[in-house]
Amino acid sequence: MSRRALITGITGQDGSYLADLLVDKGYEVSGVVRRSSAANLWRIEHLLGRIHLHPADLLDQLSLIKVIDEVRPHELYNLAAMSFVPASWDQPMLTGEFNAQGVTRVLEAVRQVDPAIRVYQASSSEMFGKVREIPQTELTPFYPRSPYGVSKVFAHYITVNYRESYDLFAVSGILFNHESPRRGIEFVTRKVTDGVARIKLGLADSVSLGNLDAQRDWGFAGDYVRAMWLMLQQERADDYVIATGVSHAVRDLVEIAFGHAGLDWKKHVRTDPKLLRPAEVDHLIGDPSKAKRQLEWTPAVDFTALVTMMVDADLARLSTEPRHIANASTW
Ligand code: NAP
Ligand code: F7E
Repeated sequence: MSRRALITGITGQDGSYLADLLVDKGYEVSGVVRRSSAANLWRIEHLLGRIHLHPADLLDQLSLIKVIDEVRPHELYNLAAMSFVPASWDQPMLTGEFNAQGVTRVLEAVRQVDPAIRVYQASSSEMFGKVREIPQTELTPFYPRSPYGVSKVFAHYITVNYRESYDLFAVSGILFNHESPRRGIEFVTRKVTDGVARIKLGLADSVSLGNLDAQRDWGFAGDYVRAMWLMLQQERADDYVIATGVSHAVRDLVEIAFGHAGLDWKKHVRTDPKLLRPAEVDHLIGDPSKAKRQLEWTPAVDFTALVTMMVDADLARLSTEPRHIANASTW
């Protein structure tokens, strides 16, 4: 009998890569989708017919209980969230409802339907914010710098609390930034690689960015979903930092992406103060030694390979897609 997995956030970047991984491993994969007036299944289109989709929403407790009861998963991956940091200042309460109370709803639904279900919670390096030590480990204290970061700290600790209070097998992966050709267009990596492709193809002349000095530990989403799965295969539930251990500035990202397309970034990148954040996370760099040691996890794709993969994918997409589609990123 194949194992059953339920993924919330299956229409997102990570949900789609995780669904690929689990289908390949022979799982029966189900995903939660929320109602939308327009189809947003582009990241999982290639999987339709091989996965099951169920309507539910993190805001609606009964819908979560219903889907978990119907699917009866062995493993539940809670990836659904409002994941774009700047939007969390515009909608701090909704961010809390999705990312903080939404997680409580998922855990409570698991507890009520079947406490044997193993749960993965998508924690984030944004919890480290104004960092207390370098590099950041599982023991580094949190200092979030946005409503998003604050909501993820709540989610992290409610997961720990359900593990300790009810003996749920509930783990948190503290994942540092991870990207791919399926990344949302408003995040800086994809905004840059999409911008490079547009400029190269003569569809645009420039791209506007905010803080070029911010540094992140960027990895490839395909590598990071493997770590999520590994966490749920362990004997004991625990939390892990997932990162490459190498950081780069946004400026490095820009240099590599434009350079790969044979362009001089200084001629095309504008800086716009409106894109600066009310409180910035200046420098994140993770220490993945625990994951390497206990999960035997190592990332396969380095930063340059990641950025060039994304530029190539955007060039290929924009060379074939209708060109009237405007750059969706106004952030
Ligand atoms: P993403 O591409 O923005 O996907 C988010 C997913 O959540 C989408 O499927 C979205 O559905 C769904 N969702 C949002 N609100 C929902 C609600 N109320 N009910 C049900 N579904 C809802 O994010 P991602 O990059 O894949 O990230 C996955 C998770 O990891 C998130 O929790 C994120 O905060 C966390 N995380 C991400 C990173 C990273 O670098 N990517 C790092 C650390 C942690 P729609 O398609 O309907 O919008
Ligand atoms: O910003 C700077 C910006 O929006 C990265 C989410 O997946 O990872 C992600 O959060 C950096 C920031 O990602 C622009 O100021 C400069 O310092 O790509 P981002 P993020 O905020 O780090 C964490 C781990 C998550 O958990 C989140 O869900 O880039 N930056 N100029 C810019 N950022 C954007 N978006 N747009 C710019 O024009």
